[in-house]
Amino acid sequence: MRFFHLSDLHLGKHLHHYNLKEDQIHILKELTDYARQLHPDAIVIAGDIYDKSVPSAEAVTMFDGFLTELAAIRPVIPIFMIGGNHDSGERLDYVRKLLDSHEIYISGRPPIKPEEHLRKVTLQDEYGPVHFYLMPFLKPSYVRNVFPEEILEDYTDAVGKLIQRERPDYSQRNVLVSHQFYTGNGQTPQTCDSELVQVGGLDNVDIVTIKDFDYVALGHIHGFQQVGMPYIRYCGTPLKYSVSEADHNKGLTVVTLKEKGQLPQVECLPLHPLRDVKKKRGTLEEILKEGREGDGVHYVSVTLTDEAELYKPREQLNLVYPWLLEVRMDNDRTRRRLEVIEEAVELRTPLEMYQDFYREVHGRELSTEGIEAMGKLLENIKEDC
Ligand SMILES: [Mn+2]
Repeated sequence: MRFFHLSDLHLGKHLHHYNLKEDQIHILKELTDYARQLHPDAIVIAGDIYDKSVPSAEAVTMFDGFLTELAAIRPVIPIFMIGGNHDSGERLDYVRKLLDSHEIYISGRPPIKPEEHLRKVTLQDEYGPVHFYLMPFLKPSYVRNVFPEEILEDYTDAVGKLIQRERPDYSQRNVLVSHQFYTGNGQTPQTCDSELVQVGGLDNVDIVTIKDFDYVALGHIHGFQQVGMPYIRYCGTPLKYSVSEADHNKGLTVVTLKEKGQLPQVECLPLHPLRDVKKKRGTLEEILKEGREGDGVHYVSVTLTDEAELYKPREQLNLVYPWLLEVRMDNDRTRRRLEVIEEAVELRTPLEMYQDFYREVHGRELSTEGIEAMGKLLENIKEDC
């Protein structure tokens, strides 16, 4: 059996102040083309379909178009999708029962009552059944009432108990679809700026809870990578959603599941974005030249290294790079400014710092009277503390 593993489409997302609509439509079209061409046995979308829990009309239309195109492919390709932390589970579950008849299987929110269960859909191939378990994003508090008799210690406990009560038959092949921050086997995923991962790792789930599955299709982390085991994987976003992802290779993850006991084969097919996201560093002249030679079509974050004062650098860059994200300066002057700040933190008294500030703002030294008055004021403040 061969299936596509997608996640984190984040439809409706903006990159800085640019609406990514055209970029997203373009990449969804490439994904549909791959589906038509390769005809996988299933398509898995592991959460964060939308960027916001109340998606824009534009984002909903985009996803509608994507599903409609996929559903038109014959023979029908079953689609599995779960809610991520950016999605509203209830909204995603809209007309869910109706969509079952089109083999579009949605699980927007996790079980919240003892009688509710994780969604399980079984497909067949030449080696027998493959059970897909759909586990939407959850916090221990969401699923607390599923276990009226027990206390859920943390995320690992909540995920572990939810899976255990489904009693998966591990003598057969099982695929888990999940959207959490998994760690384990000494591995913590490489994160970037466009995820909402809790600082301190309080939301992490140990992979010990999911290691008996034959493949785990994960969403949440935006870079393509495995966690602890080669069959536990994040597929990453189809597009670069922050400057910190400029060096990522984005692609389509295609998984081939063979007989029970054999490691699945994982391929990453290239995706071709409408515009790339690039980091550039150099003098204004160099960067303008690269823009004219072809890089002007991309989203760029620019760091200028010119020592001389530049005439309206942002405006000049914008003429060549219409999709300019940000401009920074890194030269002797900006570095010296940083050194002054660092020194000030260690060595300077509040009065000396005020004198520096005064000099910076007024371009002259603070008078003796000024020093005296400020000194008194600072003394008073100190006593009040
Ligand atoms: Mn995400």
